[in-house]
Amino acid sequence: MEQRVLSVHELRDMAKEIRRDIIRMLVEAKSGHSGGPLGSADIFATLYFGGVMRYRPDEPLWTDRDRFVLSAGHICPVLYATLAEAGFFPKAELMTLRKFGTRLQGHPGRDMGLPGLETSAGSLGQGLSIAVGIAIGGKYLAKSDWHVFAFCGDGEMQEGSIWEALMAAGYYKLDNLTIIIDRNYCQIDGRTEQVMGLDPLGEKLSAFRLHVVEANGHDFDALLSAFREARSVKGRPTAIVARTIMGKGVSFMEDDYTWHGKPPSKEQGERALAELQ
Ligand SMILES: Cc1ncc(C[n+]2csc(CCOP(=O)(O)OP(=O)(O)O)c2C)c(N)n1
Repeated sequence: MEQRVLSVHELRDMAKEIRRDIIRMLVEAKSGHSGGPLGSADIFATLYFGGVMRYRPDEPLWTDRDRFVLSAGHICPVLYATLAEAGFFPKAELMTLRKFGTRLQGHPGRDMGLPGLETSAGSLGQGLSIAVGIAIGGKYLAKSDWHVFAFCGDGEMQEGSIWEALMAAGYYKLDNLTIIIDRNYCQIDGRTEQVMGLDPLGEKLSAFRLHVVEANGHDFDALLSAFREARSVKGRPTAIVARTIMGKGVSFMEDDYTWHGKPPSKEQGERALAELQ
């Protein structure tokens, strides 16, 4: 099965379907994270359906695939929904999220064998180091042209290990690595700038020798152009600081950090699905 590449118009519909999947999964699971997955659905749609990432759904371990590392493991409902839409596994399996023995663990567990899942995650700050390791392997050992995409939350950027990984990424000139930072200014217990301020984030990333692109994380054209730029930059990794709105698409969740880690009730889920029609 070949990967599908959609137009911007179709990407909008796909992102909506991913958001609907997320709501259905969370209502069924009765636990899990709503805000981050909904807020990043446009980025995931662009990555997997905008012709950005190279993959084969029926050959998940294809040697020349691009690698996607979800460092902010708690937002995995959006990754699961995207992988199912891309054909890595049947959509019906989404309804097993967080159930006993499922391949769709509440935080990704690679040993559960879910096709398309490259790494386990959940302990914030570790995925980026794994992505840096994979990128070093791709550039210096395999000497291949496949690309590594890592996805971090902005609250996650407060972890010390993130800055060790960034230092190594810049030092080793990992131009095969693109780091997406979900800049929603929200984290589990407040707004990032009140918990542990990160700004000026772009300047800090530049100082660590990264090429920095700031983009609206809900604008498909802007995202596509940011990813094109990231692929073309030589001698440096790229960080895309994607400005997003937590809970995007569901009015009563938008920009409200209290939706970081809770699911909608059945009734809230119905209201959310109505808004996402
Ligand atoms: C090492 C570690 N510490 C704490 C947590 C608990 N935790 C899970 S998500 C989160 C906040 C992350 O914020 P952000 O990356 O901005 O994600 P968002 O709120 O946007 O989904 C925290 C503290 C964790 N998973 N790992």
